[in-house]
Amino acid sequence: MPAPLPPAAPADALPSPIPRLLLTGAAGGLGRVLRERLPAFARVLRVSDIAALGEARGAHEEVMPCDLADKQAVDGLVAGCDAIVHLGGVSVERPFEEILEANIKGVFHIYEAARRRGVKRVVFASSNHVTGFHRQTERLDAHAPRRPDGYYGLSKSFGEDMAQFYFDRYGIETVSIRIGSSFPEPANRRMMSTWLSYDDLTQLVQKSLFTPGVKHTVVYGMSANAEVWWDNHAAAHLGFVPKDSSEPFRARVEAQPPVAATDPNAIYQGGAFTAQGPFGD
Ligand code: NAI
Ligand code: 15L
Repeated sequence: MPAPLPPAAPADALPSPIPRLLLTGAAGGLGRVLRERLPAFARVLRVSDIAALGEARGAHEEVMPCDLADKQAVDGLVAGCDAIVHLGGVSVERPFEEILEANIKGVFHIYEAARRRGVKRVVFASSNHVTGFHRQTERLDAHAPRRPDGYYGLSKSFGEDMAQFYFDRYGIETVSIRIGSSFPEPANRRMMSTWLSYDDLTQLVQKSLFTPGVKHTVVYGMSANAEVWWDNHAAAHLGFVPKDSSEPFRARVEAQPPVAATDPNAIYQGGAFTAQGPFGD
């Protein structure tokens, strides 16, 4: 039985709701959070995953299971939708072949379906692992060189390029959110910098859906933490003002055993992801 979800903070005032909004990855950790919260932003929420989603939660929700690696199925999934929050895919470092199906083919299928079906706005769950091989002593903005820390980070980097291409070629707008660590609480010292609360995630998704003229915007998804590695000035037009901070959790986190200076968790922004693999040797 998954842990109960925390209650949401009141949302900012809304423009007109989106007629039909698609949420992929709705059975996952963040998908379960946004499944609860996105109904505030849409008349109909269509939820999808390859994993079980249960029954539709009332007349304003549609449940459509789908494998993102299946191009035709994704085309049907996107038909009739007006915007997409794309969370679905492999969310950790895995062998390339798994990442290829769910993340690389998956994001292509989402954009190709968006083009064919006339969807003009995508919110893409990118990741801090696009820039994970930068050191924790560096300060990055959206224009910093990418240094993906594995196949997973590479797939998110590819997704961002896909978003840029579909804007340049077809005018489909995307906000790529390089999510830091979005969990109920920061679980370790690294997450004191990377943590994104669920309420701040919700606000960022809301701004990403409703801000006009975003073109392809890249924004780091982090709360107002005291010690951060990322600068969101290039995404200031979103008006994202995080309200939470990892600071109240500091004592609990710092009570954990210290991390060795040679541990990737103490060196690289991507932490342990930088040391995973090779696979299958
Ligand atoms: P998660 O692993 O809990 O959820 C991902 C969902 O995608 C799962 O429900 C899974 O069944 C689904 N999925 C996987 N392969 C699929 C396929 N072939 N077809 C359809 N659905 C498929 O991950 P989480 O934490 O909820 O993250 C959501 C998104 O945000 C992911 O794209 C992840 O990469 C990204 N992200 C999350 C961060 C976090 O801190 N939670 C940090 C950075 C990025
Ligand atoms: C991610 O991209 C993962 O999806 C998530 O599970 C966390 O590992 C997060 O990054 C992180 O860097 O903490």
